[in-house]
Amino acid sequence: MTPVPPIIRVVDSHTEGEPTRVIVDGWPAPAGATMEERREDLRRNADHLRRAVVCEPRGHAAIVGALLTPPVNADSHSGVIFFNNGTYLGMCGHGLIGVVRTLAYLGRLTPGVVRFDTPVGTVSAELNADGSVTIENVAARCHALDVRVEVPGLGVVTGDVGYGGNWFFVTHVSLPLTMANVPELMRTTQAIQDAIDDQGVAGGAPIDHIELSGPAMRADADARNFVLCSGGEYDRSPCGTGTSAAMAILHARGKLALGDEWQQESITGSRFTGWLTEGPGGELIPHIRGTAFVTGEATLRFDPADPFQLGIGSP
Ligand code: PYC
Repeated sequence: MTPVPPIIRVVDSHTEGEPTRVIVDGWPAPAGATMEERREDLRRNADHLRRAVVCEPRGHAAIVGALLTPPVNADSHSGVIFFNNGTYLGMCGHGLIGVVRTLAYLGRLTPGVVRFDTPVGTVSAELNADGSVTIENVAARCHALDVRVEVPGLGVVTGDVGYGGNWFFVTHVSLPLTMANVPELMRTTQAIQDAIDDQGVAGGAPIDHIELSGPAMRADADARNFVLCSGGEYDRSPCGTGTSAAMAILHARGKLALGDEWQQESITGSRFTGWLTEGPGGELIPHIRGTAFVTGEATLRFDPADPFQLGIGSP
């Protein structure tokens, strides 16, 4: 088990409303030659640090942590492993935008396009002159259309399954996607996730995010979403990997051409601009532009005498 360090230094930011906590010092480097191996090492040996850093009393359920590691590819700036209040992610779009703003804030960002290794592949990002960040994600794909799930209390819910660095079930409900409805949207999406977990839909695709899509409320957006994340909390941003998966599904339905911009509004009213290009092997490459702001810097302390040294509810 990875020893608990006395202190860990973090920089906090939010990207279009969704928080990211970048670990900048103090967390022992995970073992492994690949980013997948390093994520597995964290899962097996350092899960107590994940909880201690992002969960209460130092954090809260919506925070996504980002652990920087040495790169695995010679031309990458760093490796990055994202995690939340419950588990580890493949990629995280809002999180990568937060990482780039954080590195720029710390004076650690090299100019131009910067590459990062993640457990699901290498991605790249660039800080734009206006302070926004454009990321190029791993390839996205539409996995299955019109998938039916029997959801207790809701009946049959039909949605599409897509991958954008994490796995998404994308559907529509009659409930308006407003902040006032968040408790009901949480219950609805959690019921859909539970039913998917029970029924193993779409060939057992490891779906762990539920995305509701509805009409935009902003005049400058194409659609609004509500995304339930893998830790059971909702995304305050339009969700970078969710927007990637949604664009691949729209493309499969003939509703989004390569190169056309897709303006994705979030439940909080913030927005990502996305578009798809074709990769060298014909794969769909999602691009997402959004803005992050640094909100704080902290030295987290882990006093062995503290009954909540590793977070509330820790085993
Ligand atoms: O932006 O990809 C994203 C994301 C995933 C979970 C929370 N945000």
